[in-house]
Amino acid sequence: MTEALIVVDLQNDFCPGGALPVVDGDAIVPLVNRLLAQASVRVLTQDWHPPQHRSFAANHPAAKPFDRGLVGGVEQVLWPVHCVQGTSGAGFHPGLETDWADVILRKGGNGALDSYSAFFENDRVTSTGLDGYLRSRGVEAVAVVGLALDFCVAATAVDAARLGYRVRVIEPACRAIDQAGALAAGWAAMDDAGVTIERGGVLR
Ligand code: VGL
Ligand code: ZN
Repeated sequence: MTEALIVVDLQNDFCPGGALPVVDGDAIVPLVNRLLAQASVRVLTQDWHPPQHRSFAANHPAAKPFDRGLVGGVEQVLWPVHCVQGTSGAGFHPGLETDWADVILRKGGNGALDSYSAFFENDRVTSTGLDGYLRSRGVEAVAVVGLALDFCVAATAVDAARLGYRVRVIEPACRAIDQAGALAAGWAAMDDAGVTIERGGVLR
């Protein structure tokens, strides 16, 4: 069975010092590089927002970062400005071996809607095209790693499972934002979708 490795949003803004830092987000880079070296199909995703993106609290009058709000009719967290197209914060962590990538998938480019999952925007309908790419390559299973475990990694894993892929999330190669119960919700959603979680001793 051909398995693809999907490395989610391992970008400067999600690492310490970035605009929406995930604690220890950079600590996964060496392990992710080892997983890339072993994978047969390799996808990197990049959160890639226009400056006017509606997921930014700054674009909602009176909202503060981490408040909840409506983005394209979907209730979600409103974020600090992050991963703006073309900025250094939107770049990959400098230690990530991006030369491995078969595909670099940019998501979140529609300013009116957010896109956590690598497969669908947050309306759950608009496709990114990744499913078609993976099917064309004969992929039947995916391993998902990266940032943030409770948002884009979980959404990607759940969608992959719904689309019929066998899915494993390699936990030591992920880190979470863990904001307002999001991590517990992410685990529950992944569990319901039939995602396997590898808590992997040897991988650490
Ligand atoms: C992400 C919040 C906002 C993620 C992206 O990559 O998990 N989280 N945009
Ligand atoms: Zn984002």
